[in-house]
Amino acid sequence: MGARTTSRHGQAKASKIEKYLMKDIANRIVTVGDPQRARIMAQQLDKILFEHTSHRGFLTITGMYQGVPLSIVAIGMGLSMMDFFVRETRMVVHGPLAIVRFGSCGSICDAMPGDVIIAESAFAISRNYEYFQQQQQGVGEPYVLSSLVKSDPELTRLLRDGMGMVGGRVVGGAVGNADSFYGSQGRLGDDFHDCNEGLVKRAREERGAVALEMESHMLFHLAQTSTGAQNDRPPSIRAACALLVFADRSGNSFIEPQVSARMVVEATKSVFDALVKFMPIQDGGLHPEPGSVWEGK
Ligand code: R1P
Ligand code: URA
Repeated sequence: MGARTTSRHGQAKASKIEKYLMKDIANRIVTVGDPQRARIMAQQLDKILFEHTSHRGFLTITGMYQGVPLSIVAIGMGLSMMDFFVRETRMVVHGPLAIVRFGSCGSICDAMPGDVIIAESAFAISRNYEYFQQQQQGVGEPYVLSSLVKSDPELTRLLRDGMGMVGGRVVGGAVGNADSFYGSQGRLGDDFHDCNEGLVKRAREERGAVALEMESHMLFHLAQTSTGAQNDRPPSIRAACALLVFADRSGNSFIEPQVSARMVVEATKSVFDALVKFMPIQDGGLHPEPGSVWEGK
């Protein structure tokens, strides 16, 4: 699994990187929701150099994969956790950042449990609190759909190519990033006035949505708005997202636990390889691609 650094030259470089990584997370990052998923993925690193669980529940595992530093960060659920993760990572890591979210979703297209969705773009689905205050007057819509933000095309292409090897269908499209697992994903129930009966249909018709989950738009939005080395430079963060279909929202079928466990194992190499191909190692991996067109901070 991947090349370990065995030459004297390689050893020297690795120890410099290792020293560096004891303080920081890497420039190539896989982010997941579930810490268990992070630990399964970490088994395919060639070497683990650093692990930290914060009291807020973030798990960071940093190691080497094919001689390249790579981090896996489990963030829990929801867009505010994605916001913490991206902003605080940007604060402490020098240089460009390549981030792949590897998560799960509910399919609202013909992709079935065990298939893979590639988020070519994402949009936010936000509960419109004013609507619920003013319900008697019926002001506005109960949910606001943002416009679409695209993923990084090159990183997405590499991710999609790799996912083709995993088994299951690979479906690309727009992903709805809801601010709740329940109301704003169109789940129906009697306990609250959610006014969400037509929401899934709306997401499909107005945004071409193929899946719903809870973090992708925030990741793409922060990548899009990240500043470069100078303000006139390209964004310093580039991001993509692959999602395992855990639920088919139309037929109400769910993935079997053993299938999801197997798919995580099989997809890990594709996710890691996409990051390594996208940002090949240069300068010992401490400052990837210095002086290249894509210059980070
Ligand atoms: C909901 O069960 C969680 O699963 C999805 C959603 O986005 C949400 O975080 O992603 P993860 O499997 O990455 O957590
Ligand atoms: N994650 C979500 O946010 N929704 C689903 O339906 C499945 C996974």
